[in-house]
Amino acid sequence: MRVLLIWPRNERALLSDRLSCCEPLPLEYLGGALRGHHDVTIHDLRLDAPLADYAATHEPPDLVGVAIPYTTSVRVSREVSREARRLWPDVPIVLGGHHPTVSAEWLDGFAADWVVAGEGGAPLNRLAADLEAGRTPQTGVGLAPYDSRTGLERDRRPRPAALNDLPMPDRSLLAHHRQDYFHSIYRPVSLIRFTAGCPYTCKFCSLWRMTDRRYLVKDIDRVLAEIDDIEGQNLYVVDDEAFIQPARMLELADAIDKAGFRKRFHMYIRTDTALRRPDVIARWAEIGLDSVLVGAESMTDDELSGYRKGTDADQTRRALDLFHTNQVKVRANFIVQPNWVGEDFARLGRTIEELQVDMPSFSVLTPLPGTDLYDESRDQHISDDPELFDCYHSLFPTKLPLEDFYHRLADLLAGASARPAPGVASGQDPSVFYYSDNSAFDEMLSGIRLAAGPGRDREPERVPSTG
Ligand code: B12
Ligand code: SF4
Repeated sequence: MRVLLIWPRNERALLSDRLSCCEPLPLEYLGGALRGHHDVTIHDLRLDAPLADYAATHEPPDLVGVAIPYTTSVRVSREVSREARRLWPDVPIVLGGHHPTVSAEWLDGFAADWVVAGEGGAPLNRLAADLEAGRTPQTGVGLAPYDSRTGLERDRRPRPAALNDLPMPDRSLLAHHRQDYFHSIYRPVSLIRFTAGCPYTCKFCSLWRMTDRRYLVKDIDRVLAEIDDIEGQNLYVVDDEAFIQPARMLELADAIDKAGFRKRFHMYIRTDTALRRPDVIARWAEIGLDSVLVGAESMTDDELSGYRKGTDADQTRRALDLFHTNQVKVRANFIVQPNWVGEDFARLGRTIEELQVDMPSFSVLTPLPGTDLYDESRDQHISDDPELFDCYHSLFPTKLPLEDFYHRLADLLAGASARPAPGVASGQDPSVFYYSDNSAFDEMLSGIRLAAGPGRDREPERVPSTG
């Protein structure tokens, strides 16, 4: 059957497609699972024509999949589902993605027949096979009818057992967009996953809960096969924490070296993981580790222990030195707390200077669905608008007047981006923050400053009736 998988575009996102636009790896995984059985098309609304234009020039699909990658995507994905139903009234629609995997909230009002939670390949394959054979689809782990979706995200979501069992992502489906995907200084970029899950338990993070703290790894041969499938040089490794198993990472580095791959890697790592095995960092720097993203989160031990981060400020300092000694660039994220006053913002500004963070980034402490923080604080949120779960808005009451808070956040970003950018030729005018060479970064800052203004004064979401 013809399966059309759609990735939404959020024109209101502060972190816009002009600042980062990555390939929809989740849909390539689904494509991999359906390969050989069904005819799959991925329609990326950030780059492709509006759905109505697609419908005017293509045969109707037999099954439509709509991704809800983030909580912030709920509104746009809902609109996509309704447009798909308008264009192809008789075609079944299935939803899936990170948001429905962790939360059943805000899923009303979609035009949909099925919902998938967790790794989507197997349930989608089953659904497509049943629909094609004219059978009533078997629901169960990972798949529910849209109208009985409650609990799917919690009780009936499959716990992934092994990453090797997942099929290879089908990257041929987006070969025509290969040059369009970028992230930060990596243009073009390809996404790849070596592991999933994390054994730590940070309070603001949903990723460890998704695998029940288990750390799932792909075999070295399988990783090599995936790298071999990618032509480009820049690889954004989307593991939750890539270096948890140092011996395996050394083995993988040797294997990558031996295979002759010459790539630039951007990877996520904790500061304590790096410090435990400086030899692993040095070896990865040799084979192409170009930059890391570390969750520094804070330079005060009180805040760090409140987040259950399990690292301390001194480790952050030492890890930055370790990376710099190895010529690895550091993107470090810091959490901005809603209860901050002017001095706290000023302190963070000074910290960035002092630490010489190459690419600082800032997230407002956000109770993302599926986290312990969310569960503990649900009744304290000042808004029920899913679009505000973007890490640039506060869902908690702020100590400063809201306008002041957002101005200071924007000032932090502006100050950080005015610093010289590593790895970028002088004469260009990139922002350190996301390396935008156009007005996109300035627009993001204006958006943040306006966040408290009249235009963005959000009412709780009103869900349209399915009609
Ligand atoms: C890479 C990444 C990004 C990239 C872009 C990704 C892209 N392709 O466009 C960038 C850096 C741009 C980004 C931005 C943001 N991100 Co981000 N990102 C990730 C990351 C690290 C990896 C995503 C990925 O590729 N995973 C690998 C795939 C294979 O996994 P998967 O999503 O689980 O897919 C499976 C299932 O979900 C299912 N499935 C998925 N889609 C569909 C669709 C259908 C129809 C079906 C049936 C099934 C299905 O099947 C898939 C295959 O098995 C995740 C963390 C994570 N571990 O997932 C965070 C994550 C998704 N991001 C997150 C957030 C918050 C954001 C931002 C909102 C905030 C921010 N400031 O960073 C922005 C939003 C940007 C925007 N414009 O809207 C959160 C989402 C939490 C939430 N509840 O919303 C995550 C989970 C990280 C976290 N901190 O918890 N992100
Ligand atoms: S924030 Fe990082 S270290 Fe903490 S639980 Fe999530 S993935 Fe693990």
